[in-house]
Amino acid sequence: MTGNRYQLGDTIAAIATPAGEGGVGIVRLSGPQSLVIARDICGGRSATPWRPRHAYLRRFLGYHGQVLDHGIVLYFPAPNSFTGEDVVELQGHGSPVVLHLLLQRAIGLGARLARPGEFSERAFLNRRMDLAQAEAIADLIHARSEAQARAAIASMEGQFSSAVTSLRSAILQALALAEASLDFSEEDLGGSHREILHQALQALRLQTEEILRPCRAGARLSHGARVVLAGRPNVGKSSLLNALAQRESAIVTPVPGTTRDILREEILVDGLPVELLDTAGLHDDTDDLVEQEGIRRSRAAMESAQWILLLADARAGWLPADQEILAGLDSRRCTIVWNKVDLVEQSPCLSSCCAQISVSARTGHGLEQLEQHLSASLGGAPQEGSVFSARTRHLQALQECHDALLAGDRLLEHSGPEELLAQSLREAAHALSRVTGEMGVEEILGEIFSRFCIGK
Ligand SMILES: Nc1nc2c(ncn2[C@@H]2O[C@H](COP(=O)(O)OP(=O)(O)OP(=O)(O)O)[C@@H](O)[C@H]2O)c(=O)[nH]1
Ligand SMILES: [Mg+2]
Repeated sequence: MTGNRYQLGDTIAAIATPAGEGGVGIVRLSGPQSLVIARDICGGRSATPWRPRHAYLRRFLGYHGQVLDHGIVLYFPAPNSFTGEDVVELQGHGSPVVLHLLLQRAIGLGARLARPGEFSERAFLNRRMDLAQAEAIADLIHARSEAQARAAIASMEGQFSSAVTSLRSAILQALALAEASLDFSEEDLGGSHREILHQALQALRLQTEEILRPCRAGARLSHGARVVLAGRPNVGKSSLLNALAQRESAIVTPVPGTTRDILREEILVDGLPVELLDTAGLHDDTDDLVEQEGIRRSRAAMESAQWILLLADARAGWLPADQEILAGLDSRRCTIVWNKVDLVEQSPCLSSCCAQISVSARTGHGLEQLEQHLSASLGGAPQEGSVFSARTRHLQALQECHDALLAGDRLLEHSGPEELLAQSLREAAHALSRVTGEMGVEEILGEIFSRFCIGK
């Protein structure tokens, strides 16, 4: 378990509802003084005791006994609360002014302002949840799509953690087996000992891959993908951005070279967040300094993209200038989009080339197919139930575990020393314990929880 980064003896307080006006606003207290402070706010400690998890309608009073608000008070005694400590929630009206007065009153009575994520951090330190589950709560709050929320819930409910924990205990079993061979000779153990270990390591690697897959899908869901609209001037890049974003974001005119700056729109493609970039039309013969800078930025954006939609004008057909742009691209992450098909009888098609799709940004023809194609190109929308909301640190730890298992297996193959095999297995297990926060996370806790919201 981690060393306590904070004084758990403190009582902390924060406004738990979002900033701004709302129907209800909540001030949350956690720590040993929560009950006393809340009872003082509600007019005295001598009144009838509150039953745990029962709602009471009370007046919330200020320092001079003046009424600040009235609302519901709820008491969750330790250890059966979110943080594992005594928790009290004061649920008043959602007025930012009143909520601040209430918070100040709690602080005047001895509470301390909670840091971002401190409630969740306490829940973790008090073993109410493991680190991956605490992180999943933050992911759920920040989810931008239903698919992201679903992935976060799966992790929050412990599916990810239990997959990691059972993999870790299987690794520890293999470690015990490997350590046994340190104490006994090959004859004592029987000749098949190495073969058994080899098979165990292979199974463990497969098990690691099975966890890595839904984690990668989850990471893709939360990081999204960057897709760039590129092409000659006037082919309809800005029109397509507007059509896909369903709003008039970019200026569209018949004048070539309209777009200079890069424009960004966040869209959801099949539940996958995509950052769509509209860029300046690419061509070589311009003396215009502004346009030159726009083109330089377009090229930089294309380099950083996971996918490029190279637009071409269906009426003009494939021009040498289009070919020149295509030649400078990685065709494995590019699709040719024939735009303006509303102006032609039949859309052109290049014989041997990367994927091609025909659309009309003006009429909307083909946009659905384009989105499906894009989703598939970016790895496809994750299947329901097969995604964990995973962070880079989780992926890194799982990859480290996988690498250590591979290294262990190589040692076995080359009859390397058993001590080194045991060491590889220990490294693999250690990498996994960082995921759930069992050990080795003290120095990163501050970094993890500081990204949470205040009051969570
Ligand atoms: N008929 C038709 N016209 C289109 C379509 N898409 C774009 N246009 C027209 O083509 C012209 C150029 O469109 P833009 O979207 O500004 O083209 P762009 O590629 O962003 O141009 P630059 O920013 O100059 O590089 C405008 O007059 C659009 O109305 C389409 O699908 N069909
Ligand atoms: Mg444009």
